Amino acid sequence: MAGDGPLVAVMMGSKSDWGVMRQASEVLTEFGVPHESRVLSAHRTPSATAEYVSAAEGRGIQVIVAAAGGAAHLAGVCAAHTILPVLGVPMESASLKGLDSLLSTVQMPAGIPVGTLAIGPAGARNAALLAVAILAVSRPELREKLRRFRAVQAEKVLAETLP
Ligand code: RP5
Repeated sequence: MAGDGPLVAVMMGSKSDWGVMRQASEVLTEFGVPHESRVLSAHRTPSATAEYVSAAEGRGIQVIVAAAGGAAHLAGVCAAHTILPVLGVPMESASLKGLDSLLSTVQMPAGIPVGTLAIGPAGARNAALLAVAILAVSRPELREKLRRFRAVQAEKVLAETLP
């Protein structure tokens, strides 16, 4: 995939989300998946968000990861503007520990789906892994990398020792 344009867009509502969402970017880099990361907000930059997502398919992007905290519902807004798969990552929030983010991301009314991952870092990493799995459907080399990733992960668990 070297030399290709971005296949995955990692979006987040605020730069304050980057500390967590950089983990999604790191996973995609580990798998060699071309991607780009952008701060775009459903409520602070609504027009720019709609324009970016509407143009994504035409630019060759195949999966969108959208992270937001509070009631910002970025992933749902993105999904409204594209038929690309949208993976939502609820950010942990100060007041409600991310329960607000989770509900505003996961509880989409029927018709416009958002695949919602766990709150915080686990969700960020899993969104990237799920994006890789989606891309792997038509890319045997990515399927092989995913198999190797799982095998290495299992080996690490089996090698654990306890005091
Ligand atoms: C959301 O509001 C962002 O996704 C972020 O998680 C949350 C707080 O944003 P900041 O006030 O830190 O910019 O839009």
